[in-house]
Amino acid sequence: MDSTVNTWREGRAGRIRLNRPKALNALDFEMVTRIKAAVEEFGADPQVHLLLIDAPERGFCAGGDVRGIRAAGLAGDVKTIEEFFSTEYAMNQALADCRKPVVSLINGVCMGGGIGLSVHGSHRIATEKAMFAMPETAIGLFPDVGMSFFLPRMPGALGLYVGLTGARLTGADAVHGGFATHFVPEEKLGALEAALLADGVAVIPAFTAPLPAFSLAAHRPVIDKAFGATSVPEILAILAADGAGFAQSALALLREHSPLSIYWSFEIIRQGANRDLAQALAAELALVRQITRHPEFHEGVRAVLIDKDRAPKWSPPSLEQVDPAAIAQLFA
Ligand code: QUE
Repeated sequence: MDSTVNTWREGRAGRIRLNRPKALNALDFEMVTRIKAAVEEFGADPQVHLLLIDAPERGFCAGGDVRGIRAAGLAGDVKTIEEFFSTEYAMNQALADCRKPVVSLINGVCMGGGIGLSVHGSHRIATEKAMFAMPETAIGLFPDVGMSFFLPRMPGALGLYVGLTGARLTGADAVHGGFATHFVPEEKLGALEAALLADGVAVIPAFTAPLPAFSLAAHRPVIDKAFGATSVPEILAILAADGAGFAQSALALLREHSPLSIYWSFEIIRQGANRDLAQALAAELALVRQITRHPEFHEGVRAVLIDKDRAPKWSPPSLEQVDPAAIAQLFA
């Protein structure tokens, strides 16, 4: 029992526990392979009544192992990249297809691939220590793991807002937005876990706490107006015209992140509104093949996760300089 993912049967549950705490449980090829296999095995095992995914130490899951992906991209190792993403996305689909309840206990950082690991399951339990974000535009990537399907289905234009800005949501806000389904205080997680093993998902409501108000409620009108626009320049213009602090900080996040990435993320999320999950994952796989070879992604991962100087040199450096034809070409 000392692998980067441990799986076992306990009580009514098939258990999947992330165990790569030094990397905040960032998912590598071995992990997505094992999780996908476990989801399929537990799904077919008549003794398993629910799947329970958790991470006992720091955080839930920081995302994908993008350092490893960058190294493969720089080495021209197309096969490693293809195997990782096709297996990760197949794992996302397997979670969505599982006919048993899939419960994730999220008591810390849950970003990118961590959202993909939880959101396609039926029950996502968030505590007051949970933090949710889709931060891919900060590293020159885009919201993948089925999020081009999920984000356009969030209330109003909230999905575009979180997907383009990388804004962080608390556990309570994640329930309001739909990333999570239940709000349970950390102090009750141990008792919830024991009750789930004994009795299954019917116990969950007994452990929830009153949901704090949605901290973005007051900002929904400007979020929906700006991020509901039909182009990136329109989003920028609507935010710029709004003098309030919230619109200005959203604009600042967009200006800080990769301009190219904002454009290709906008496009794939827009397209995802008209796709089912399988179609969205297939489109993401086609795009991620190109992006993982793109200098913008290599620079973003360098600045945020390798050198950690947080001073990426984006090319082009501003949203105004992005050539729409270059974006269209990526989707051709
Ligand atoms: C965007 C991302 C990721 C990110 C930061 C971003 C991501 C990811 C990690 C991460 C964080 C801490 C770790 C680690 C990875 O950060 O996908 O191994 O220890 O995995 O802005 O997409």
